[in-house]
Amino acid sequence: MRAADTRIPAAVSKLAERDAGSGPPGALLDVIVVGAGFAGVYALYKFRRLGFSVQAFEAGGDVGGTWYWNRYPGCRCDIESIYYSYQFDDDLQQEWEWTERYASQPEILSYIRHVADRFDLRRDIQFNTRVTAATFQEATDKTPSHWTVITNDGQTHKARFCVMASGVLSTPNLPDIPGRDTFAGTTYHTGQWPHEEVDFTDLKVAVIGTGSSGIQCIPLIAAQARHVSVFQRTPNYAVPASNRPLDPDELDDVKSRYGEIRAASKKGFTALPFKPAGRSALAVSEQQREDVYERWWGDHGLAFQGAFADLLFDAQANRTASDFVRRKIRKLVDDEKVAELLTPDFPLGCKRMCVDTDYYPTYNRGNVSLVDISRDPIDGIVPEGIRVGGRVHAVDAIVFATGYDAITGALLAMDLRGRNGLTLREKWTDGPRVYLGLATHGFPNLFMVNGPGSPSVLINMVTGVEQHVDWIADCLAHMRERGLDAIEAEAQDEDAWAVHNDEVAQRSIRGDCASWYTGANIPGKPGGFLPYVGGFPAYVERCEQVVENGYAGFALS
Ligand code: NA7
Repeated sequence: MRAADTRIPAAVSKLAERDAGSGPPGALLDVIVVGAGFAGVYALYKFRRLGFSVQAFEAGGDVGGTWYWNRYPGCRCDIESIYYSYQFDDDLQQEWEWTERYASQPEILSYIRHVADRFDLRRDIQFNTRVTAATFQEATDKTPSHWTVITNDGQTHKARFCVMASGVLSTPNLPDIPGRDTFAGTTYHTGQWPHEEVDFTDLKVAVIGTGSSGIQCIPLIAAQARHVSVFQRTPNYAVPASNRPLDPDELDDVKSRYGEIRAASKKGFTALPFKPAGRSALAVSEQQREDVYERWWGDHGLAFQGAFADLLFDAQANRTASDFVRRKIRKLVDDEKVAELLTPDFPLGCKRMCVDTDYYPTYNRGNVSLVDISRDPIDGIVPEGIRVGGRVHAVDAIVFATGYDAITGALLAMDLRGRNGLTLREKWTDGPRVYLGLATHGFPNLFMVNGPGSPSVLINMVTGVEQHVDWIADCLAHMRERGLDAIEAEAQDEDAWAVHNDEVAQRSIRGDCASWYTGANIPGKPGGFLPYVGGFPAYVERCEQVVENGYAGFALS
């Protein structure tokens, strides 16, 4: 990989002289960062840079978060690499050489490892360490307000602020299917893939789930295994990734205009620089619409759902795009019955759209079969395989591509206790309430990166992460300058934000589907649209207004 030769050790020592670092062990730190994925890595860099003492804890054995755990065949980002990368340091974005239009998981992992090395971040990250609990401690005469944080090695740590960078797709959903533990073969979850290579040669493999992970891994597993049985509960829309190697000249051109590209991206609804081909899919002729869809299908990947500005907001407009993809599926899949089963009946983009390489043609292979479990769910797992409608599908391995307890899962997996011992789980019984997706009332000095109510998964997440961390860092600097002890979201403001987000979600077709956006994939999870649907620019404007108005909606003391 070209990217491997680009480290600049000189930059490390230069930065290190200016760092605050984590200070002596056991000391009251300024900040504890939970997680070292894209969010945690940048948070550590940023807080240290501002002179705060900071320590990060990471459950994995290295940096990367989602990109550390997801190592399944075909795992790749569906946002183009030139956008899905940090912009906080121009030298970094100039020196890194992306090799493909859409970076593979190994390349993204190399990138984030490079960032950790380049800025000497590892010395303040404790790996293989999971935060299990955190409790808010009120200020006393002797100590300021702070959090005590417990890690799974039994250690207690203290910091004035806690920043949860624990990830939005980091808590795997392993369905509780009867007999799961009796299976005689090997089971895998796409989100917890082994580090060593998995060889499916000569094996009969079951893949459960046809979301993004299933759609990415099925073609590669099918190319290797003796037979693949795909267990599909709901078909999904997939548009071609049109991945290709990045030409060095093309990359140089991007680098020469990076400032401009990043500025344009920030104005984009999804923090990407794509402009719709038109305001409404209904305002152009059928032929013009078809031409646009054909062009965007051929080259735009995920941005296809933004080909017209109203596709995610107007059911009739959406139907034109949904029908276009449905026709494509019928053309790509030879067997009519299989094509029918693969064709979604809900609006495109309502569940998260997928981006694929060879997904639909994979069903034309002789060694792939589709098992429809939409009406007859899996009855159970037995030692030989998976039983549906009384029939056992004998397999040697099962791949669970069954997704995540998204957005709130990692936060609720920790025993977080705010003022008066209130637990986050109690507070969020009816669903999360988070002001701007950043902070929740009753939990002073605790911030979330990409929390519920932030644009998070609906935008380019790296740009979102940088915006969030910058906002939090500015806030901490503001408090330091004024000698303030605590910051807490006001209850009425977080309620108003939740109401606003519900209203925006109702205007979008996205609120209409049972999806992980609404928690519907996890039995018993309260409903409500989790990410902020109003777009990146509106969100940023709101965050900036809050600051301009003296942190309106927050109580500072
Ligand atoms: P997703 O998108 O949540 O997909 C999970 C898939 O697993 C989906 O097809 C589910 O069907 C299926 N599923 C979940 N539970 C079951 C059970 N119990 N039985 C059968 N099928 C089940 O997760 P991914 O990992 O693919 O993608 C997550 C995100 O990562 C993705 O959107 C990108 O942002 C990156 P369902 O649709 O619920 O009927």
